[in-house]
Amino acid sequence: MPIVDIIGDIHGNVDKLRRLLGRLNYRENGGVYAHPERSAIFVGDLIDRGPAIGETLELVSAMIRSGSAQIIMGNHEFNALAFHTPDGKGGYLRRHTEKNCSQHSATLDYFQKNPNAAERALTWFYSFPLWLDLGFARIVHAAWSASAIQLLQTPYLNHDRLLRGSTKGTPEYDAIDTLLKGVEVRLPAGSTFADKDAYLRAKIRVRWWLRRDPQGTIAETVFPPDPSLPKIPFATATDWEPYGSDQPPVIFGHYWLPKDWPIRPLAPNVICVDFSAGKGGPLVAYSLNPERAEEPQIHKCRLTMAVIGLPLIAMISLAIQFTIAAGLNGTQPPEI
Ligand SMILES: [Mn+2]
Repeated sequence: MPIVDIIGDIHGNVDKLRRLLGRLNYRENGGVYAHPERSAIFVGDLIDRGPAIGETLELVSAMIRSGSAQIIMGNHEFNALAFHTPDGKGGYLRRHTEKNCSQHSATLDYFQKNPNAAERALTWFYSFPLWLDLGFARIVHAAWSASAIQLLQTPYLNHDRLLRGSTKGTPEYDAIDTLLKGVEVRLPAGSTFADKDAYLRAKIRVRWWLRRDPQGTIAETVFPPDPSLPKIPFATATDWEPYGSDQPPVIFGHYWLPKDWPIRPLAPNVICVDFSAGKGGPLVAYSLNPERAEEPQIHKCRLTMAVIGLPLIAMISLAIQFTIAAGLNGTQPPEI
């Protein structure tokens, strides 16, 4: 089994992607990046925010066509499909509200300036699976949920599933929402907070891999933790399925980890690769070598204790390395 490089949310930052692939020793040949012994997996969210949506789509789709990469669906690709699909009642499956248009604006600009680009991209997005189970590791955009996967059975969308997945109240909506947006919990009645884009939200994203802490405050329960939120106990009635420490490593993006967040696993088998490349942060890849567990690895010291108790399959896949593409300011973060 060759090394796989799992690459975080790009959001149109093609320069960071080129730099990251270069650091991983992928070489461009005839416009296609490839590595003789490794392959890449993208965790979704190629689009929106900018600045180079078209080039990002071209670079990644060329890699996938040539067999040097795979990709899964991000919430931004799912939203784009719903945004551009009529609902049969004069509107679209994702409403064209000011907020939804603004989130999608960089991609809309690209679509408007490039005839056929929308059709080509959307047709391609349909082929993205909602999750990828490699056996020795699992890849999903936001949260691994055994019950969501069991309900959906197949990871692929079609028109009917896009329709149901865009309709609140259907089991498909809840399942796809969990996989692509993670577990969100409603705040006490009347409470809201401003998110990174200053939109008021009544729900918070939680650390779905951990068991719910009945003593936890709102500030601690939200992920990433936010000290500006109230430090009052948060006795939510909503429960979720924690991710067992005996399960294979799960790798996801989506969470906009702050630039100063330590680049290391969140738990021994829980790894987030989204360090806000779309907002000035680094683009990060997590490299997984299923066959080199016996060799001392870069993270061995940090992970030795944590590895105890994991099944062999999980230990094997913990032969790891993070690689980071520098942020827009051009500085090179330390490689660990
Ligand atoms: Mn996302």
